[in-house]
Formats: sequence, structure tokens, C-alpha cells
Amino acid sequence: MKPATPRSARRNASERPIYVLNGPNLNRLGTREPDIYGTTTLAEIEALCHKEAGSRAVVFRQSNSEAELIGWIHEAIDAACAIVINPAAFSFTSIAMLDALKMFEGPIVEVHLSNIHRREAIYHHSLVSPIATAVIAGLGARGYRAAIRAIVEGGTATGR
Ligand code: DHK
Repeated sequence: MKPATPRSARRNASERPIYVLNGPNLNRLGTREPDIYGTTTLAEIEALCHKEAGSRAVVFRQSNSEAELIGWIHEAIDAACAIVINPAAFSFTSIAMLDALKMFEGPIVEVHLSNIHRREAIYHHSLVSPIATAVIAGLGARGYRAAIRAIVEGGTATGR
């Protein structure tokens, strides 16, 4: 069993921001296939993440570029206490992004607005899920709130 995280490390971790990273096409939320993704915009999702985090800092970003997302994961490796990530279509294609996430030692919560397992087969196998601490899919924008709450409350079943 992993040794207990000393109080100082837990305190230091809680002083570091939660990175919330979003993949391609999520900048179009609100008008993008509302029957699948709902009508909540990405700006509204960002606002609910900050609200749920309370005094904890949140770094919230979106990119349609794989390289940019990997750059932010590298940044998070040195700066973040946890990563909440909706990799969107890169979930199913990007081994490079997976390799970057593997270097992160803190909790990783994978979020999908839609229940990817109820959709076409191309959306069924996320490369990220096997290394994620937790996966939330199908709750729409509320999935982000659940992810932030779990991180703020601290501790996960897997000890990651
Ligand atoms: C978002 C996307 O853009 C799709 O490629 C994924 C995910 C699902 C979502 O549900 O948030 O399949």
C-alpha cells in the first residue's frame, strides 16, 4: 500500500491549481449537436468549475490542437494537484496525449458530456480511461462539477 501522504504534501497539493483541460470542438458547445451535448456553453462550464472549487484555484483551457493540449499536460505535471480532462475525440486517437498523462502523478478525472458507451462504436474505447482515476460520462456539464467536487473532497478509491 502507498505510504500515507504527509500532511505537508497534502497542504502543498491543495495549494496547487486543478487543471481542467478540454479537447477539440468543445469550444462550440451550446450550439454543437445539442441533443447529444446539451446547450450549456464552455464558458458556463468554466464558471461552474470555479464555483464548485470555491477557494481552490482552477486553470481552465480548451484547444483544438493536440500539441497544445500535450503542452498543457506537461505544464500540469509541474504545477497542478489534479487534472480534469475531456479529451473529446482525442480520447480515441491520441497515444501521444495518453503518454503525457501517464507522467502525471496526481488524480486524473476523465469527463465526457455524453455517455460514450451508448454512442457509435468509434466512441466506445477511450485510451485515457485505463490510466484515469475516475471516468464520468453522460452527466453533461454536471460531470465537471462532480469531478471538481471529488478532487476538492480529496482522496480516491485508487489512492492515485
Ligand atoms: C466529446 C466529443 O467531442 C466526442 O468526440 C466524444 C465527448 C465525446 C463528450 O461527450 O464530451 O466522443
